[in-house]
Amino acid sequence: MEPNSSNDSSSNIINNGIKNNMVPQNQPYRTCYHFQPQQNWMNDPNGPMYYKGVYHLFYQYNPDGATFGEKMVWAHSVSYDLINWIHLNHHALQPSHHYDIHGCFSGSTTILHQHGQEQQQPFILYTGFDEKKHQVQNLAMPKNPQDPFLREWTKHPQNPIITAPIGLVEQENFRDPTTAWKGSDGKWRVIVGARDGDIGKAILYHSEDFVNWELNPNNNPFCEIDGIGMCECPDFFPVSIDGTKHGVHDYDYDSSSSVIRHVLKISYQNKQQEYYLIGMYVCDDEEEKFVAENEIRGNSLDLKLDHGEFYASKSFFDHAKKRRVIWGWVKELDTEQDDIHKGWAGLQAIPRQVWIHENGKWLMQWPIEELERLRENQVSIVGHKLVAGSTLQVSGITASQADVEVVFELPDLESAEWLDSKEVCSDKEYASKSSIIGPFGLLALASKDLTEQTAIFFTIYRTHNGFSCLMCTDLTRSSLKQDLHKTTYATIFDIDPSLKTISLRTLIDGSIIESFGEKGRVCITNRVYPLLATGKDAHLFLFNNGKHNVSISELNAWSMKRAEFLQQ
Ligand code: DQQ
Repeated sequence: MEPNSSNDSSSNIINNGIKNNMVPQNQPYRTCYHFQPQQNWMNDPNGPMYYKGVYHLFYQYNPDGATFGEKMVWAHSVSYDLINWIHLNHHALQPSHHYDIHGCFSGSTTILHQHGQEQQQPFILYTGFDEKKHQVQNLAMPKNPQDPFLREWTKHPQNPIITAPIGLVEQENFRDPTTAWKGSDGKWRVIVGARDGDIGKAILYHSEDFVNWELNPNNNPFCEIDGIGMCECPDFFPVSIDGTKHGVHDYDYDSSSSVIRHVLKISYQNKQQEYYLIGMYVCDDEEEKFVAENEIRGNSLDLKLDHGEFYASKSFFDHAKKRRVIWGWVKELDTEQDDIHKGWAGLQAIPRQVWIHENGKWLMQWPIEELERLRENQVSIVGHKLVAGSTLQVSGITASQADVEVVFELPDLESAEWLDSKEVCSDKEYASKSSIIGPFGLLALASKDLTEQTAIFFTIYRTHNGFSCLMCTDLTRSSLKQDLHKTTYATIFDIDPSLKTISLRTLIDGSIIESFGEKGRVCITNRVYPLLATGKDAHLFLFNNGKHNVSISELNAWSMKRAEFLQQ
């Protein structure tokens, strides 16, 4: 079987006698190509990895309903291409022992090379919510490492293998171990997220054998940030500023290389967003520390993976394609009652390739290339002038299930309006507010008469430093339905004064809109629940509410085929 061919793999699966489970068809908010289980609640992605030709995704799941549960499990799905999935009926981990009886919380996988590199063996490190409602770290191994689907997992007899260091962190807030990596001394390292009052901490452990872990007071906390609350789901990984998009293996890299940097990603609990630090990881005979080049201050200069709803992300090194791929949970923005009625809650964003910009200052993200296999019915617009105050419908695609790439040609930046930062940050009606260059962009999941619309757009401003671009997703008119979280998500980034074009890619799928601005420099992911603009009644428009005309250099849009979700 060709591992990366979706069609081959799925027909093979059917031939092997696996039934295609019925996905409810009449729910407009269910997605067609985003990962979601058949039913019930899902949150964080856990332990993604590539093993024996198969991609694995574990995830936080409540088998008992569409709300967060008392006994969270690690559900498990497998794929040959990260797009078409088989949901395994057997949960990888479920509460069973005193050390995880109140829930198997988030964690990671690490693939160990055993017996001189020949055999590989994946291990899960996960958090157990124990009988005293303390959080401890546990280890699990596959029952049969030869099974590429790794269906069954065994918990280690020594669990819990790590308990909270008293005096340093709160015992009930000590969770979410990272993928482990090896230091120059050959010992394993892992980071566990923690909290002490309002201080978020990342705690570092060492181990010779992956079972017995030690805390070294000289390098702990590995990182601490005041004011963030619990540091959930830390992720620590190397990147290369060599100007390529190649990923770097978690532990197979040269730490002394001048092109290697490390990223420490933190799920900032108080803000429910993904913040990250870029810096140098020093690990030699004398010391071990992470020296970050930026800070997390809770202001607009902070680096975030996504400025919308995208949380508890987890990356892995995909050695089949030599890239780093990141997953993130996208929660619902409707009410709990709505979720119970739908019978499900939670999506995973499309897996993204992540790399560092060659300037070393921020991460870039882009939907994995495999997604493009679902594209069909391409429509294009080339060289069209979007006159000030106009809209233009993009016809010929299924607008509720689409992939849109557009490049806008900018007018002379010198004419841009001066940025009044206070006004921009407090104004909820950005899309209808006219500036000079912008707002211009897309109206997605729009009704024919535009009563419902979600605007994704740019506005260009002059600032004291040069020029900035405001990118927003405005949900305020996204639905006629009441009781929804409908706000505007925004971010501002500096742009080069010589910039002539700006690009936007937007993935639309029922109730999710994921946007990638300026080739993946900025991401905004949201959930919307239109009443009118669903299925065939959803439309897509381009708009320009600015005073200057803007040209569409090129637009390509596609309907997206449904991905396959099988049950086994
Ligand atoms: N979700 C998990 C925790 C983690 C949180 C529980 C983040 O382990 O800190 O489902 O969303």
